[in-house]
Amino acid sequence: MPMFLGLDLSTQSLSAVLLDAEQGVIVAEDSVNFGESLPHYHQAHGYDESGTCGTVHANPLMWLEALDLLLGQMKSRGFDFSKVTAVSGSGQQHGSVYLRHGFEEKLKSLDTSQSLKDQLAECLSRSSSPIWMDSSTSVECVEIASAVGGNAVVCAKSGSIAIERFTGPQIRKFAKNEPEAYAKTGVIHLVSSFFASIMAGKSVAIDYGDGAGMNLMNLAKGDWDADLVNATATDLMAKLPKCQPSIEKSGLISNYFVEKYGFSPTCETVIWSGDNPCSLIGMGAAKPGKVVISLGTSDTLFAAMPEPHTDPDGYGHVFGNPAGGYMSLICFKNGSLAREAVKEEFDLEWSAFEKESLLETPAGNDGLMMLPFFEPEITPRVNTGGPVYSKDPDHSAAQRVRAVLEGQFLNMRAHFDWLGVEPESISLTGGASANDGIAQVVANVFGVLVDRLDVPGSAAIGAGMRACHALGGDLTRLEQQFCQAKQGSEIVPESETKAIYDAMLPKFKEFLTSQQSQDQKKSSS
Ligand code: ADP
Ligand code: XUL
Repeated sequence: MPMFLGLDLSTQSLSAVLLDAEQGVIVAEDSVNFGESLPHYHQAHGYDESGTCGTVHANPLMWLEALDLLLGQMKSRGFDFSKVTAVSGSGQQHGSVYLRHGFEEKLKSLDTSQSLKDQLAECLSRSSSPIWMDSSTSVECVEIASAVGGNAVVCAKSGSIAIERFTGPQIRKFAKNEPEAYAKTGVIHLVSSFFASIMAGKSVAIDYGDGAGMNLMNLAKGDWDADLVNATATDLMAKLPKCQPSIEKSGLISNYFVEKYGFSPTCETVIWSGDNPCSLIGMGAAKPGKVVISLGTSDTLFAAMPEPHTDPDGYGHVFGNPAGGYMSLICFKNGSLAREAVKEEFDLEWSAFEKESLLETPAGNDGLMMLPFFEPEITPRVNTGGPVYSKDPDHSAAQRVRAVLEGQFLNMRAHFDWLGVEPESISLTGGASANDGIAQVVANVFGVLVDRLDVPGSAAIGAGMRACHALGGDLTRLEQQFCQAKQGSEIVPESETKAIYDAMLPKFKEFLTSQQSQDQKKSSS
């Protein structure tokens, strides 16, 4: 029976799903939440919250400990890893791991009586990993862009202008601020290719999906761009793994996993991709036509792209589509954590976002609008931390719940025109997509039907589907098996609300623009 394991190393957790590609069913799933299961790292949401000036790092040892913990937990629950035909994975995008020369040799000689964390700690040339939430590299973005002729050039080559959270600017900051540690670095991996390397027992390639989120890859060539790489840091080319299509296999699984967890020595590994590219596959959206909104720690909106075209405003990105071709993506930093901030402020349950608040308040919230940026936002760029209201901030919990949701989805509508798609429906995924109230606000603000898939965790499922696809599995068949809308999960837009949001959108954009100009004045004074 062909079984495919998909892993997803996301911001807040590491999850696994096992797909039976013959029967078309998910036979097992499990997860480890970093904050809950590994409290000794003091990273409640999966990252160090004490960073200053936009610095957001996570501890890569926490990820390694989570991998041993998850596989050990699954084994003790009776999971038989020997059945796994191939494994692949998905990683939170843009984050990077810095490894000394000798990392590869260490991977080849791992001792099963010790943990991954204890054995690989000595391989890190940088003890922490900048992740996608880091916004501390504005100076480096300007430096890289001006070295190659401006942001239009960076965007034409890499699919995005120079972006603070992208890996190239992060590498530049490290090389500038810690030149000795940079010099000791033999290889720089993405979160995805780091875990792919652990599974394969050797340093493996970065795929086109996640590689495009680095400002280092030339999208058209499918390889590192010498100008961008040289503009980023000295000797960087020698520290980058290869760049390959997402469908590449990376050899048999490391002996560590065979001996310790009972994987078959014939189990194949397939290179990993980013969480959004994997979700594109796991949502059955590999071919153009479907628009997906993922409501995870970040909120993202993405779709397969027939032909690559870039966002003139510089917010959107073009990545490699793991099934071939391209995908577009827009990322909003204030996703689940902004919704959680409202939930916690009023001591609510998620059920308050389901019905109560939405029944107590009308669509449009009687003209109350919120710019829902609890943390500095990336789409659009707003630096002032803390939400801003269009009216007196003394509101009820229900008004605040509606305001955060309407603000988030109006902001999405305000920034997705460059995709050039008029969605007929939207597929929702991510932790918050299970919430019917949130799904209803999405349906109402966009004025289209919203569906959810029958299975949770589209990034892990997408990773499992990619593993099967790389071994010759038919993607269309896999989509029919694993990407069906959940019966009864459809949310129909309420007919009278579309006109309310159509009228509200220009007011929201105006509110946003005035906040951005205040923001600019503040930062230039
Ligand atoms: P990531 O993949 O980025 O780690 P997930 O997609 O797993 O994140 O989503 C986690 C988030 O989902 C949590 O931070 C939480 O705020 C949100 N969430 C979970 N359940 C619900 C719910 N019932 N309603 C709204 N949000 C929820
Ligand atoms: C996408 C992005 C986030 C991360 C974490 O550009 O930064 O969505 O991939 O999920």
